[in-house]
Amino acid sequence: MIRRMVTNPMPQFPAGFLWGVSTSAHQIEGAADTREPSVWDVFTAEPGRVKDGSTAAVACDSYHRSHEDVALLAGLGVDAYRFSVSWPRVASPGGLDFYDRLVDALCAAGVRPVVTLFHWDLPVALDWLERDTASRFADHACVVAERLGDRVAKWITLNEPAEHTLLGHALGVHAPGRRLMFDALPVAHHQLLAHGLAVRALRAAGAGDIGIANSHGPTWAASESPEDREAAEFYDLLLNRLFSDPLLIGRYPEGFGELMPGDVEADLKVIAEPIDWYGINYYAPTRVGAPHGAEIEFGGLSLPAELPFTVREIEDRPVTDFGWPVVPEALTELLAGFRERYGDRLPPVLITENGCSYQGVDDQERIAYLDGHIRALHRAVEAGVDVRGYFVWSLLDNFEWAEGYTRRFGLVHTDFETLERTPKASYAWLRDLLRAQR
Ligand code: IFM
Repeated sequence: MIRRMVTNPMPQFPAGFLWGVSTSAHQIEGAADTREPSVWDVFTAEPGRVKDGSTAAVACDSYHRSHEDVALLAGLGVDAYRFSVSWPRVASPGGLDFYDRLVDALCAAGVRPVVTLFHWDLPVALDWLERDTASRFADHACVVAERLGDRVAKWITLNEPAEHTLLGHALGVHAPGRRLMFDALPVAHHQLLAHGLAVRALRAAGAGDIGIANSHGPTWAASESPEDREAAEFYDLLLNRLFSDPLLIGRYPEGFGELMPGDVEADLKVIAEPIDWYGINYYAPTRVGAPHGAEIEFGGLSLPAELPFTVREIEDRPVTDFGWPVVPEALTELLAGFRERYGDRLPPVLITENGCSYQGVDDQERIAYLDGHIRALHRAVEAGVDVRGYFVWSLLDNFEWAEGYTRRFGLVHTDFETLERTPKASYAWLRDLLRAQR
C-alpha cells in the first residue's frame, strides 16, 4: 500500500490544458427499464458472469440523479466531463432527451461535454463480428451529432476497442462472453472501420474535434532472453500497435492484415481518416514473458495456456486493490514511445482515462497515484510531447464490469444501497490542484 504525503507543488501545465473526469453510460446510468437492452444486460443476467452477482440495472442511478453529478463536477472545477451515450438508449423512444438535458446542464455549469459514442454497451441485436455493425455505428454517430452537435466540445468514437475485443470476444470474461481467441480479430477490424466511418459521418453532420480513446501501456519483457522478448513484442503488437498503427499510419502490424476480413486495403483508408486528437487510457505497464504451457491467473483473468505469451507480475511495486502495479513513470515512457514511433503522424494527445481502484473515503493512495501520474505527464509535456488534456477515471464509484461493485475508482464514493454520493479526500485534492493551475 502507498501512503505518503504529497507536498511538492505541482508544476504548471500549459495554458488551455483541459482537465476533466470520465464515466460511461452502462457503468453509472441505471434506469435499465427506460431503454432497450444491451449485450451487457444479457451477460450480467447469466449466473457467474459478474463477481458479486450484481447488474448495472441501477448502478449510480445517474439517469435520475444527473443534477447531483453535474453539481459535483462544478464543485470539482473541471473544464470538461467525458461521458458516453448508451447506444440502446439513443435507439429508444425519447432516449436522446436525457442527453440533451445533461448537455444543457453541463453547459450551464461551465463544464464542456465530451461525448463517447460507444463504451461497450452494444444493442443486443448487433454483433461486432458482422461488418454491417460498422455502418450502423456511423448512423448512430450521425443521429447523436444532429441532436447534440451544437453543444458538444469533443467527440470520442470508441472506448478501448482492444479491451472490448480481447475481454469480450477472445477471452469471454466481458459481454458478449465469446471465447474465440484469435478468431476474434474481425471484431477489432470492424470496430476500427466503425471508427473511420463515424469520423466521416460526424464531419458530414458538421461536428468537429474528434478523437478515439484507446488503452495503451508499455510492454516490458520479463527478461532479455529471446523467448521473453519475442513474447513481449507479440503482446505489444496485439494490445497496442494493432489499434494505433492503422489509425495513425494506415496499416496493420506485419502479419495481422492478412487475418482481417474484407477489402482490408480499402478499409484502412477509412480507418486512417485524420482525427483531431488521439486519446490514451493509461493504467499500468505489463510485464510479459514466454508461455509456460499452462493456464495462468492474472489480474482477475484466467489466461488460456495456448496464448503465445504469459503475463508476469511487476515486482517491487505497490499495487492497487485491483492488483494493478502503480508505475507513474511508465506514462512518460509510453508518451515518449508514441512520439518516437509516429512522429508528425501523431496528433495532439489527450489522456482520456487514468485512475485506480482503492477502498475508503480517506483515499490517500488515490491521491498519491494521481499525483505521481500527473507529474509523469508533465515530464512528457516538458520533453515535447503535445499533450492537451487529462481525464481522471472516474467521477464516481460505479459498476466495474465483471468485477461488479467490488472495485472503486471514484473521486466520489457511491453508497450503492442509498445512492448517496460522498466526495473523497481525492476529490478535494484534485479541486485544489485545479484551482492552483488556473
Ligand atoms: O472502468 C473501466 C472503463 O470502463 C474502461 N477503462 C478502464 C476502466 C477501469 O477498469
